[in-house]
Amino acid sequence: MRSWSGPPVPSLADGGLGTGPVPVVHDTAAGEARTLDGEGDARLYVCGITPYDATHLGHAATYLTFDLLQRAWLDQGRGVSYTQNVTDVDDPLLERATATGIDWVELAERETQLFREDMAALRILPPEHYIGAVESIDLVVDLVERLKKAGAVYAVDDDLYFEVHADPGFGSVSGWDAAAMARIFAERGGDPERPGKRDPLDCLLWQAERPGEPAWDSRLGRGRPGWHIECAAIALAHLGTDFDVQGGGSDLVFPHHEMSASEASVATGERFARSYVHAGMVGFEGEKMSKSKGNLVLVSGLRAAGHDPMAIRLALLSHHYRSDWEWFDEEITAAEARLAAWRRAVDRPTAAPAGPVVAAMRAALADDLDAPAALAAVDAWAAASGDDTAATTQLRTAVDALLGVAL
Ligand code: 5CA
Ligand code: ZN
Repeated sequence: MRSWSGPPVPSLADGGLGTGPVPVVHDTAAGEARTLDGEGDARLYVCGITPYDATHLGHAATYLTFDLLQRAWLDQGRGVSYTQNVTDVDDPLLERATATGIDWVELAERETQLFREDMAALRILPPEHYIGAVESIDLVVDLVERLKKAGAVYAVDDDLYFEVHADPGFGSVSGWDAAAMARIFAERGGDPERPGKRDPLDCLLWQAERPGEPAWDSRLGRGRPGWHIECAAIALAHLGTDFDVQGGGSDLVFPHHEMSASEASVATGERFARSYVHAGMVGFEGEKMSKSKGNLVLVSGLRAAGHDPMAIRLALLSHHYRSDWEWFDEEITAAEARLAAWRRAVDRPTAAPAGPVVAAMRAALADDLDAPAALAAVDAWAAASGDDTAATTQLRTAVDALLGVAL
């Protein structure tokens, strides 16, 4: 699939400001902070949208989290190889298409295009590989065949299931106990009650054709991919095994990331990802913002109302990525005031020196992507005065490189 065009990321090293530290980020699987170091390009996979409705602030906050991580790696002088999927065939998309009378392909294309435009407006760095489920069906079929060879697949009617206990490490991403897994599995697309399954948590790999639903001919029969195997197949094909970070919102910890990791490691005999990083949930009107509930604040809606995308970005950055938080309409007003103050500050002829504030921004980002602390450092610089003539240009560049905000 076509990705979107991202802004160039200026190099602070080229501007005489050296390089930043290696980021240390909370890893869900480890249950603690991990130093995200390694050789060569950092390899990142982030779960993409299911394109049946427009991008809301929860999606934007999650993708912004991984944009910050990439900026921290780039500032450290490391390259990044980034893959993101689009779940362009799945139950919720097909249900919405049927309910609204729109062809599912058209719905997916329309919402994916709107997502690209929202991401570009927010200056979110694009993935190098932006990959749809539909264009990856052969990859899924190949991976299911590898799982079959490993003895981890069985059929219920004509559907194929992954036997979760084929993976001795099953449970190691979420760290949840069996009761917690059982409680959440059905809520998030699982079918624990289906007769014929060996374990209630076993998950669908390949769903045989249902009347009126899209299906593809394959060596597995005519059907379509399950959800978790989609991300396992796309990540393995475009990043390989043992990549640096698997990311997404915290609603994906279980079952999605748990299942993808188990499927990939049973098929390959290797670790799927080294670290699992999850963004908190953004709420609105007392509940998690979600397409299924319809309590949405859309990025495109705020843009259409005339709000500067850089203010939307700053509003999101004012919350730590790991916290669950609720959107209030006043957030955008506060962010617009901050953006105006920063723009005035970089338009001054002289200011306080840039070195200490750039160091503070870098330290904040390297410390579990603490964007609110980075914003506070820039606020303090903007409120102070000084006689350094190079500072404002350096700050403009640092705010662009590290926070992605164009002043
Ligand atoms: N296509 C799958 C992932 S393979 C999916 O979950 N799609 S989604 O459209 O429902 O969500 C896209 C991304 O936004 C996921 O990473 C999800 O965790 C995140 N997300 C969804 N709702 C919220 C929210 N309210 N707050 C923060 N992140 C959210
Ligand atoms: Zn995914």
